[in-house]
Amino acid sequence: MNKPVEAPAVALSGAEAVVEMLRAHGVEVIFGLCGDTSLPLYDALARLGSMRHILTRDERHAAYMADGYARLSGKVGVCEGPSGGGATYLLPGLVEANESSIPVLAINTDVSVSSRGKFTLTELDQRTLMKPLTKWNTVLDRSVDIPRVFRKAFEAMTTGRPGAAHIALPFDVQNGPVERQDVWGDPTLGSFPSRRVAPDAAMVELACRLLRKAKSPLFICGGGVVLSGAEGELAILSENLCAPVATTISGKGSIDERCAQSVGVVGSNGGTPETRAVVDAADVVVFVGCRAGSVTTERWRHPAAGKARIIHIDVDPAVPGTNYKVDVPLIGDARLCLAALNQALEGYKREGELSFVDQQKRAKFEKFEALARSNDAPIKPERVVHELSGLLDPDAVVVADPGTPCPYFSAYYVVRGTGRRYFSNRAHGALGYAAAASMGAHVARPQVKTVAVMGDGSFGMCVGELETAVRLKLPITFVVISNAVYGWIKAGQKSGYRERYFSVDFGVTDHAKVAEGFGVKSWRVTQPQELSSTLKSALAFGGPTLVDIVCQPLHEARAPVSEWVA
Ligand SMILES: Cc1ncc(C[n+]2csc(CCOP(=O)(O)OP(=O)(O)O)c2C)c(N)n1
Repeated sequence: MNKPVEAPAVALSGAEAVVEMLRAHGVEVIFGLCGDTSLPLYDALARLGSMRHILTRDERHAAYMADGYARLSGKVGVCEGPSGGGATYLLPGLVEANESSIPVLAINTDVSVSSRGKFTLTELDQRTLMKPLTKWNTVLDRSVDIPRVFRKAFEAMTTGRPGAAHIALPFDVQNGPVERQDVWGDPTLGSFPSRRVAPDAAMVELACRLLRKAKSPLFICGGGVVLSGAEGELAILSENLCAPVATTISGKGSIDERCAQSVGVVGSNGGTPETRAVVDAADVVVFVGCRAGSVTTERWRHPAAGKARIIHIDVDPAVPGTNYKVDVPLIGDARLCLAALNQALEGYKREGELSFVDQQKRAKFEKFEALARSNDAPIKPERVVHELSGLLDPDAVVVADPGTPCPYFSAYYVVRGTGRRYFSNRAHGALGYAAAASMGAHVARPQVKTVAVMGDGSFGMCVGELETAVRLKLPITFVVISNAVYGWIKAGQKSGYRERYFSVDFGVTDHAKVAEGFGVKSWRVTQPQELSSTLKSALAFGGPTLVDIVCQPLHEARAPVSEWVA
């Protein structure tokens, strides 16, 4: 009897297996920067040709691009860099994504397993470094573990509360064999949220009881609403309850900000006395996908503890009850939780009206518009928001850096429509995020206009990446709020330290000239009357553009930042 001939096991190299595992999870693009330890990975990427690689000029920006890409595509963003400095430079983007519940997978190649502990150049304990910054991380020791490790990383990133993952990929692991049959993945784990969890029916019932009794219910929505695509369920519920909907900065996009229920952003950054008044008037507050952190709640003063009953919806069971005594915790995916409330409240319509919200919004925007019309130079930040708002289509994506852009655009840039149209890096608020994040956003959603707004402090931390925008011909408009100062900190010295200004001013840079050197079409604007036509030209141009706007410094402006207003 003939023995069946066993087909020879077909092996891939570890590096090839990595590329195939990414592909199996639906990855189409990787942002990154090369290094000695990455040579096998780059060779596999080159030979397999199945993935777009976007070469960046700094690993920080590779991670920020992956973050912006994930926020706009709903898919895992992937970035890579080499060992040592490549790992330490990827870190800022990874921690921002993780804390903002954005699935970013970072791969740092590493020195060979066989070279460990021998004072090898760039050797670093990547496992310990990345552990507190990620939802899941590991260092590979054997190439045969690659498929299992990548499956685990995608599962960790996109289930439950989404987050970042890190994999260290040693040089010799990239060269070792992996059986082809082991290389498989579930593509549904490449998007988020990938496994939605529904809430406990008994808790839904309790929440409904509280909502039926509420005299002035209010929703405060965080980033979780947009992450889970819960905008439709939120609209139905808030309409039936005739309840105002406020958002955090990351929650912008939960509701069309033109509609009657929308309050706008609340909290110490982007909130105003008018939006705070709406929070203070509530007797039942429903936090949705929101951690009720220090900024949103103005250090847990609005809402004040014990003043309102609290329903807290979050996918992470550790969130409700952390900062407020919660009457009803609803644990689950935001969309499923709101859908369950809609189902349980079917046919219910609360008698109520939204005139107080309307009145407060009018008061807020009257003050804003008075400043936005000003022809003073240096140009007021209000004027910048006003002119850009008038020129951008509703589907445009605006990315704001910390400093002047974040509070001003959060407060006064009215998001028309729902979903991700505006974002800022609110977990760590590191300067220099917006430019790279806007590039990732554009790669994910190339059909719409993308604008990055940054301070000149941020410009100094991201300027090198303008070369990437030029090389890739990305039609992004970069707006620089130019005031030659770390204005946010100077404003803090003004309000809290009796104007004892110390080490916050820096020299004037012509950012337009710098950008021209990179090949970016650029303008410098000093007069408010020139702003509209210049922005219009910049937005219409088919490649990267930069508008350097000489602005009123933040410490002299009327920023929507509650500590300074007080
Ligand atoms: C990486 C990093 N370092 C320091 C800070 C602290 N910080 C917050 S806002 C700010 C000033 C921002 O200056 P700029 O970008 O010029 O904007 P402006 O406030 O002047 O509008 C600083 C230094 C930070 N957020 N990120």
